[in-house]
This record gives sequence, C-alpha cells and structure tokens, in this order.
Amino acid sequence: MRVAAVCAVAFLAVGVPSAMSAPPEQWDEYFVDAQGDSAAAPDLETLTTGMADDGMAHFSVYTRIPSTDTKSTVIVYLDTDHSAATGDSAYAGADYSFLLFQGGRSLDFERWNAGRWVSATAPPGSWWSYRSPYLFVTISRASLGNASAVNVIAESTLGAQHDRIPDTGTVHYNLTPLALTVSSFHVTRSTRHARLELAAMRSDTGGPFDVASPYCHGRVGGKVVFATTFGDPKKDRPAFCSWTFANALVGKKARLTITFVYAGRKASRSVSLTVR
Ligand SMILES: [Ca+2]
Ligand SMILES: [Ca+2]
Repeated sequence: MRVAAVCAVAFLAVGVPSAMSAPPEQWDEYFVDAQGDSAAAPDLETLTTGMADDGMAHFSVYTRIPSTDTKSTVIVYLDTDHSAATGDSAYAGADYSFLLFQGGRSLDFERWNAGRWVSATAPPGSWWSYRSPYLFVTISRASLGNASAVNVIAESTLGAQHDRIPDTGTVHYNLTPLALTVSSFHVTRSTRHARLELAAMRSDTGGPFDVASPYCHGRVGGKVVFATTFGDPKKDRPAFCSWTFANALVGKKARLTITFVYAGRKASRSVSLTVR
C-alpha cells in the first residue's frame, strides 16, 4: 500500500474520447473481476487494456466510487520492461503508475525511482480522468520507453482493504501494432458443395482471433454466389463459409474467399476450383 497524501499532485484531465475527431482503429482486451470482493475499498469490476494505431495506449478501470469516499485510491501499475528486478517488487516490478486519490479526486503519474514512487512529468498527449464509473488513462507508447508490451495491475485501497485485477500475477498486454496471422486454412468439397475453414491468431494477446464473423465471398462463372451458411470463429474452432451450388453451376470455375476484418486488419484465404 502507498501513502496517497504524498502523491496527491493534481493533474487536469484533458480531452475525452468523444472529443477526438476521426478516432484511430483501436483494439481492446477486457479482464473481469468478481464483484463485492473489495470490502470497503472501491470494487474493481473490469480492467480494459487497448492500443490504437496512433501509438496511444489506453487503460480503463470500471469501478463505482461513492461520492462520499475521500480516502481511497485506485492505482494502475505498469511494468513496462517485463522485469520484476526493476520497479516496485510489491507490484511485480511496476515501473510506472497512475494514481487516482479520492481526496479532491486528484490524479497523478508516477515512476519508480531509487526505491520509491515519485511524481513524474505528465507525458505529452497523455490524459487521465475519472467519470464514474470509469477511470480512464491514455498514454503514448513513446512515453513508456516504446515498450513492446506491458504487465498491468489495477488495485484499489482503503486502509487495509483492497481489490485487485488480476487477483494474482499481472495482465500481459502487447503494445506492438496488431497483426492477424492465419493459423489454419482448410477446404473440403463434395458434390455441389464447398466449405472453407479459417483460423487466425492475434498478435496482441497471442491467442486465437474470435471476435468477428467471417466475410464469405464467392464467384462462379464470373457471377457472385452467396454462401449458404457461415460460422463464427471460436477459441477452439475455426470460422467457416459454406456454399451449396445450383446444378447449373456444375463444371464452372469458382473462386471462394473467407476473410476476417478487424481494427483495420485483415486475414484472408481463397481457393479456385471447378464445381463438380
Ligand atoms: Ca472486484
Ligand atoms: Ca519492471
């Protein structure tokens, strides 16, 4: 636990997401915590980490803080060099932190320096705000030493009472630009039927892509033929596009494509075949 009173240097929260024009493509990850597990400290419910194509990292904590609370803190800790040997050992080696102190609802940016947390200059373009129930933090990757990834912890504290996301360990989030990589592609065929299956990995989480439906595109003999059915990708199952062709199309050349589009990224595979 940290002594909030020494950290209560107020920063103005500047800008809100809705005020940005032409927002860049952004992708997010959500981590959900139990509700009602914080005793008297603010109950943390979700932690969202995200990156946008303009190089800004976003962190938000969903926590409903009573307006009568003047003593608690909510802190987002970032270990930007993935080293527990640097930074605050009580928080898995966190090197930077964002602190919301309910006394005056002040916000502070701090870095670990010579064995303690000290207030640091707010990096250009960064902003903080608390608008119940969201604590928002935005900071550029450049301000975090161009970190390729961060380990994140959010914690609320009131006296000896706490809530934390995650309950143990850290949330690992990749800050390098998102890429989608095809991990499997299969074509199965039978009489007047073809099925394309596609799975992809996302670079930010290292996990399977399972957040958007596939686009299915088919042309036979130069004309568009809509897929008969499709299926969304799941963690353990590829997405699919499936076509059943009319008798009149037997013998014609077909070009079939299955595509994921997400946050301006694309993963796609096509096949050419003759309908039989
Ligand atoms: Ca909680
Ligand atoms: Ca560290």
